[in-house]
Amino acid sequence: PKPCEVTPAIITKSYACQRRTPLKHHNSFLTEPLEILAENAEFSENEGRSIAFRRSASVLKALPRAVRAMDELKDLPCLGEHSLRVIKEILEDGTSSEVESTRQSEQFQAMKALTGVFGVGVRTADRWFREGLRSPLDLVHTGQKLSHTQQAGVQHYNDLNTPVTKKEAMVISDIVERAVKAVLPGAIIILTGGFRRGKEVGHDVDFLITHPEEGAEERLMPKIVNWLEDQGLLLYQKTTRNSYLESKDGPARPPSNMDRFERCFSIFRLEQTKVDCDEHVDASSYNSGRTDGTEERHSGSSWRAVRVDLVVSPYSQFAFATLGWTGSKLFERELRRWAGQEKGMSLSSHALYDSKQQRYLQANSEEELFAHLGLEYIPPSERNA
Ligand code: DCP
Ligand code: MG
Repeated sequence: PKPCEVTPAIITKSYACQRRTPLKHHNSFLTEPLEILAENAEFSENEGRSIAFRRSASVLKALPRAVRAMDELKDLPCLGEHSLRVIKEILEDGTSSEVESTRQSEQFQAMKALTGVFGVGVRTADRWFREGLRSPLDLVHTGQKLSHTQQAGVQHYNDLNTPVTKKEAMVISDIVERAVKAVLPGAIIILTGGFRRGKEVGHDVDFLITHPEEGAEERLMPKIVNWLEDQGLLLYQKTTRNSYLESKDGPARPPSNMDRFERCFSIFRLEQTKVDCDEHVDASSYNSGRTDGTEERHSGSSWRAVRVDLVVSPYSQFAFATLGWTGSKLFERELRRWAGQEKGMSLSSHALYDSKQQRYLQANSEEELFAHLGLEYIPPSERNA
């Protein structure tokens, strides 16, 4: 008979893409503090440190029960000295002094507020912080020069920092479906990102669009955008063309994590029906709670701004794009690291290149992609690394 398995399988699985990470887990009391430190490291552009904290948190999310003592952690991968110190403090005292002082720090709070503006990255936020700016309202008052994106970000700051509910995502799905079907019958539209992983709320709604006839999807985005604009549904949009074929880096090597699909970053004007407003317990609080004057809106307004990302992929790349756009961000990063370090392959949202065989591997489904990568298939709901 098989010996009783005393060691959880997780011990040998140091890549997040080898593990099943559910959305709801037992260790938020540890993972949330670790993710504060990860975020803070991102604010100081210390990527290595940020990833180390995110990997630690991710391992704890995959555990079958709450951690109660340090010795339960001794065989787990990815837990560095610093993370272990933080965990120990929380297990002993209930909180970590480092995490709490980070949370309270002026820099952390200002960086959070400033990077919370759509179109503002860490670099810009940090420059503003060093110039003494602390909030979106400071940007308005000091007359900062803002890009069009950032102007929209400031204008809709409160709405865009109010989590999008699944129900709102479904209403937007219906709209996107109608738009796409109107301009390209037979197109396929899927919800990706956090909502595909089963999240109840998100910071935006992500869609991937394709058509079974290769080439039919070319230049589709401007048509979708025009349709939406004609209906008065867009508050902002910026479309970038597909630059995949123009890329000199080679298909599987985009210059950054960004892919090269035809893509539209947008802000939808989402009507809130009477029924929706009544059900939204906090709808009135986020409308009347606006004390910063960043958003122009008369009381009793019946709409809100929601960030929506649209991506168009050729059918031949749809499986790659689906895998690449479902996330989580850490899961994606770990997939690419696994492919490179363990398999000698290069994975992107467009393609998978096998360096040993010196050829691209085709795939028609996510299942085939996991198989190419020598990984057990992990469904979207368990990619919440
Ligand atoms: N993505 C990625 N790397 C990035 C940005 C995005 O791998 N730098 C992929 C994985 C994400 C998906 O795109 O899951 C969508 O990006 P989002 O920022 O919208 O992230 P989520 O949808 O996962 O979460 P949220 O609820 O914050 O929208
Ligand atoms: Mg998203």
